[in-house]
Amino acid sequence: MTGPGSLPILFGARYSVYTRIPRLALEEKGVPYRLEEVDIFARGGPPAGYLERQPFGRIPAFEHDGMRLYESGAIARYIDEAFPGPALQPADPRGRARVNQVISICDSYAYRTLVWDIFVERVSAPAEGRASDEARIAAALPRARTCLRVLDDLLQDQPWLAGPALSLADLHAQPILALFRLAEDGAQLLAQHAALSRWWGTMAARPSVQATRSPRELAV
Ligand SMILES: N[C@@H](CCC(=O)N[C@@H](CS)C(=O)NCC(=O)O)C(=O)O
Repeated sequence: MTGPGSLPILFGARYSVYTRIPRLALEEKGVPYRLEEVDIFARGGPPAGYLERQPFGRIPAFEHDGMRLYESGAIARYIDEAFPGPALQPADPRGRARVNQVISICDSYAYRTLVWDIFVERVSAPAEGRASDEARIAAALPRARTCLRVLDDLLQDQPWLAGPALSLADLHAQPILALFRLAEDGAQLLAQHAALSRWWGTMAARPSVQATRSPRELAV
């Protein structure tokens, strides 16, 4: 464990799914931090020098006591392991495997499908004066159903995605579902999954989730 040291800095944006993941971890651990706003979609690109922090031009990036890190999963694990507060990873190999599995499902399948193919097309496109790409939404819906079904299956006998305690798995999935359910198709699909809907309600009430709501959620 490191001591309190200097304040961790998270470079990212309040609208960003992937920035929200380490923010949730910091909030759940009770770690004070500074959010330095980086708008990756700004005209002209991110601020000069940002690529030194994240060579792929994505958000978030992170710095703590001279250590620079990118990739939200790695940042969240670091936050869990480097700071005091409630553990966000199970101690047993099976529980840890579930955490890693859910994170991988989110990164490999859920993020593109639920956020870009459905939320962006259904909600952001009209807000920006562009017609929704209905073909893209229709093509994404079967995969969205699979994403929701597997998460719902994982929850059948337990309160949280990786077992009896809140973990990084829940913190990785929440920001994706938060945007997805703002799309009408997304809210309807979520409502068809009882365990996931119950989990969603429990997550939504957590102070960490309330404190990190994206501008889009605050607008509804
Ligand atoms: N694997 C990266 C993904 C980060 C990511 O895709 N962030 C989005 C914002 S939520 C981004 O920077 N998008 C910019 C782009 O796609 O050009 C991580 O886990 O940190």
